[in-house]
Amino acid sequence: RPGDREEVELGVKTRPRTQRPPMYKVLLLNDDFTPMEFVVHVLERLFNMNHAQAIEIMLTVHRRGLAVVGVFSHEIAETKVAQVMELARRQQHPLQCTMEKE
Ligand code: TYC
Repeated sequence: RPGDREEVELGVKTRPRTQRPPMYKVLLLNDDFTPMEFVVHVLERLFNMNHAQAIEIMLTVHRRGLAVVGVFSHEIAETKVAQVMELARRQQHPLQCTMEKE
C-alpha cells in the first residue's frame, strides 16, 4: 500500500514506548529456627520499615511461608539479598532471602 514504508520509517502510527528497567521482588522465606525478633531487626535495618510494619511482614512470612519485602532494581535487589544472607550467616540463623524478576 502506498505510504506504508514511509509511515514506518517516519514513526507515524508507531507508538513511542518508554523503556523501563526490569524490577525485582526481594522475597523472605520462612524457616522453623530463625528467631522472630531477628527477622524484625533485619526488616527494620535493611528495608526501612518501622517496628509495626516489620512485625506485620515477619508474621506474614511466618504464616504464609514467604513474603515480598521490597521491589528494587537488579543491583539494589542483589545487594539487599546479600546483606540479609550475611547478617543471618553471622548469627548462624538459616534465614533465606531470594530475588525474582517481577
Ligand atoms: N518461623 C520462625 C519462628 O517461628 C520465624 C520466622 C519468620 C523465620 C520469618 C523466618 O523469614 C522468617 N521462629
